[in-house]
Amino acid sequence: MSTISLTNEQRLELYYWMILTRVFDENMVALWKQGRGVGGTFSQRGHEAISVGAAYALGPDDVIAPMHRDLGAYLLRGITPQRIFGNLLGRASGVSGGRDANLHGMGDLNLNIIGFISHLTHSLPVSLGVAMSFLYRNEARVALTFTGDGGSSAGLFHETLNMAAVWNAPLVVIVENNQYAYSTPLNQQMKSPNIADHAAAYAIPGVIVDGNDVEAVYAVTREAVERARQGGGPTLIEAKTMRMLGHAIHDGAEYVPRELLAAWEARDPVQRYRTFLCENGITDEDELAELTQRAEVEITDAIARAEASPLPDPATVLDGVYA
Ligand SMILES: Cc1ncc(C[n+]2csc(CCOP(=O)(O)OP(=O)(O)O)c2C)c(N)n1
Ligand SMILES: [Mg+2]
Repeated sequence: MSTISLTNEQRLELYYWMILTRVFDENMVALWKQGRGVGGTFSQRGHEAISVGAAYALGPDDVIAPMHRDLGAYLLRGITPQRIFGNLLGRASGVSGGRDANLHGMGDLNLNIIGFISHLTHSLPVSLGVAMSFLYRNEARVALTFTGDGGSSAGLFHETLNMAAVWNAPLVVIVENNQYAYSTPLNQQMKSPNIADHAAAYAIPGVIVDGNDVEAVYAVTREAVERARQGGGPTLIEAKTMRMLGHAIHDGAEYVPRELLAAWEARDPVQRYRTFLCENGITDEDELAELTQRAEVEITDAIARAEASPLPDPATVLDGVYA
């Protein structure tokens, strides 16, 4: 664990966002298996420390563009579980009004969230545009976005980082290196084992962080955000983790070696933080059990309310269609 100073209250907040994300995820997977889900379901298991730790490092005026495994960031930034379940269940009350039954497209500009653009890496140039608008307006704000290890091999990743570096944009890019892009392991799509090394080509800082350590993710993101805010330009952060289930729920991921999963299971980000908090006397198992119980009640209630809410009115089908 890192040595940045967080109060014990903040640490319990971080834990709550992670356990809320985990409980949400487990219930989302269960719903899909029961045939109650509608669209695609991308498990977040293993990614909780990245989405929560990074989002926690931003100020309310900063803009975030999460990807499909950043549920924790959506929750932490204020999209309620009920609105997200409404989205997953195709309800009018969902973030996209029932149009995208997925964890995609869940933007809310009132909360400074740009929804995930499902074409991989397109959130990067959009976030760069946001960052440049801050520069032009002389606003001390930062844009933060995420992509995957697979996404980092796409052209837009390089084009965005190159321009962000030249323009000294207040942009933070986090690559969630979960070892696989669908069924393709990292070593079959790039020779370098460290994606952060790409940063050298753009002459910007490249940082590797343990993506299963929420305080470490918070610390490196916080540093990058403050550098960007003070005119220090972009940072590339590579958070190393493991995708613990298939690409989406229909994928059994039989191609992932069991021993690899077992090794990462022993470093589970939620369990690890739980142990850290108890061993350092920050809290005890009773309080953590209470927080878990609170998360379970919040999620169960959100699902019930979302399922009871209406589907979109067919008459609204053309709303938001511009061409
Ligand atoms: C331009 C484009 N090509 C292909 C896809 C289909 N697709 C969605 S996610 C994915 C793999 C992404 O892997 P990675 O970037 O490592 O993220 P992860 O899912 O592992 O978190 C692919 C091929 C897409 N959404 N967009
Ligand atoms: Mg990946």
